[in-house]
Amino acid sequence: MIGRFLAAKGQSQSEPEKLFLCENLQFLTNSARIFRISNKNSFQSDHYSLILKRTVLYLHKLFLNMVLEKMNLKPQDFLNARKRLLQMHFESGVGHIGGNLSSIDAMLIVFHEFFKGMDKFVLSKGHSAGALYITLWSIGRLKDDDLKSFHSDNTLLAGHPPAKGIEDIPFATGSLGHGLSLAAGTALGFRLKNNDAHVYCLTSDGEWQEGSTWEALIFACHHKLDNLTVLVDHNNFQGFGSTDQIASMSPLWEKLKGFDVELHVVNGHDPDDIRDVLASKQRRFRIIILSTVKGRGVSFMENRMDSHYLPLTAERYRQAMEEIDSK
Ligand SMILES: Cc1ncc(C[n+]2csc(CCOP(=O)(O)OP(=O)(O)O)c2C)c(N)n1
Ligand SMILES: [Mg+2]
Repeated sequence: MIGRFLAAKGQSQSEPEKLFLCENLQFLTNSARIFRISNKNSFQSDHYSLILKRTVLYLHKLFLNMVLEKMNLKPQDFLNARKRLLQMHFESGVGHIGGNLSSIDAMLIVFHEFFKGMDKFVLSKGHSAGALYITLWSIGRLKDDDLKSFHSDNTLLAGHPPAKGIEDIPFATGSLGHGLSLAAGTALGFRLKNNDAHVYCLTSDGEWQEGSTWEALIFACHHKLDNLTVLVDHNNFQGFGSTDQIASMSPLWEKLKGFDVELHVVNGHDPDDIRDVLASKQRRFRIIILSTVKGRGVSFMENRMDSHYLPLTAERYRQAMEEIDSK
């Protein structure tokens, strides 16, 4: 049986897994030897049950790993999502691409790997609606035909998330600085109703220059909302320049650390960093600052102010797709 599992796993065992495996195989071999040399009457049943326990534990771990490996997004999934996002923006002739590319990795991980049941996701930086639509498309909630209507008249897929019509979008957002209040109120509501659903809220870094965001923070801390996770897309750019030039809050983590929050700073483009922190046990209201790059994934857009506004020309679109294909 172990042999079958190993064959199924092939070359994909990690070093700790190999060590675990060697240790257990050695243990089983030794146990078998002891079993052979001991006469039947003196065979110790606790030794036998230990073998059994270890084997079951090992198979359980192997099975879990296989399931998790299957569920976790692969590097190609992130590239495909970026390509679909660029295609949709190009076909609709619209901009706001930079902030979509900085936040899409975190959105994909939340929806594919953590979202469950009645959980809610509030996109406070509503101008990244495109990344949210692509994420919903990637989990099968939106169809290719839906994406074709992005930004057109009378569409549900407006430039900012709509108030109703898409089940996975709980609020209309886009007027910056309001999403955290909506998310905190929802989290408190869940608690009052004894509902164990979780609320995720994605803000931009520019929004942390707005008083309403800080009021929502005070509220969330006061109510100790341990069912609320805030992700901050810290790409260092806003509408008219770098966040440091416009109204510096640097370093943001230092301003936040005086509050009663569980604070993390992670690489917002490293899937393992994001999933590790999301998977860890949450005991308090949690804020995850994602260190990101505006325009991430397309070299001529990265860290460029114009990636906030400009749509792609046909030539730029071709270059961007080629670049992603070559990764
Ligand atoms: C209250 C409000 N003021 C102004 C705008 C116009 N606006 C859209 S995006 C943006 C700035 C984007 O910078 P940031 O908030 O940091 O978002 P990101 O860098 O993630 O794109 C502004 C000023 C808005 N949507 N809402
Ligand atoms: Mg920003």
